[in-house]
Amino acid sequence: MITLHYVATANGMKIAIALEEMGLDYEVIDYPLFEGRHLTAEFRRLNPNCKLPVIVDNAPAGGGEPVTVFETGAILLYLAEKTGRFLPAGGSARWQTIEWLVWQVAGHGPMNGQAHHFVRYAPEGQDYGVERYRREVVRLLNVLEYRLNESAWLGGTEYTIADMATWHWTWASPLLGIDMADFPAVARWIEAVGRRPAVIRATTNPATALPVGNTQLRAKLSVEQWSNMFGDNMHRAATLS
Ligand SMILES: N[C@@H](CCC(=O)N[C@@H](CS)C(=O)NCC(=O)O)C(=O)O
Repeated sequence: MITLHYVATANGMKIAIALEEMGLDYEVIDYPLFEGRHLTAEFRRLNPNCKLPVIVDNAPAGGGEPVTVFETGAILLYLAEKTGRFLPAGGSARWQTIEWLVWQVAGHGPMNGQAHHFVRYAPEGQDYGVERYRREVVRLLNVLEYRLNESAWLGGTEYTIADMATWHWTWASPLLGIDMADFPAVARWIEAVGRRPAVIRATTNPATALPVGNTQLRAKLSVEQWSNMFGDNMHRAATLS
């Protein structure tokens, strides 16, 4: 049994999808996005960075103590290694998968995160931030469009953990006011991933589905919620011991 410390966001969804795809047994501990329940010394012992998701594998391969893993890229690699699935065993397909996984976690995810911050959460009138990050997301969609015109899946001929990592953030692009008609190959891929039974299970299971409030175009946060997400409460958590 794997314990999934979860928040229903694009990063959380990567892992919900992977656990479903891999047929692993898991329980979900939910940390609602705005409530700050993870901003504690106890949670910091699972992830010093105080971010979600985190997994605890209570039955690691080969036995031994439970294994805790944070950072979605590391979690996806861990689960792929544990099950021997969705990461080609060798050759160029393996490295293409790792390349696109790293592209997602190091660039695509953080840039989308900033774009969502400026477009949906920051006080209005931050034109420079909105423009800079939305343009960067459009640039990254052009990169995906190029890749998906030459290859069925990000890692090559097979659906892999790289697709799982990239799918939900990309699905959310219209929330930034981006028209997906400009990216037909990406739109086809979004639909193809979205039709997979495991993805349908992850996105509709009440334990892992996105609450409606997380997909509104402009989020209205209370002072406490703002502090949990972007302000003093969030920063204080990085000093807890
Ligand atoms: N690079 C991290 C990003 C994790 C991350 O930023 N998680 C967000 C949810 S999408 C979070 O924990 N937000 C709550 C907070 O920042 O306090 C990963 O890939 O795991």
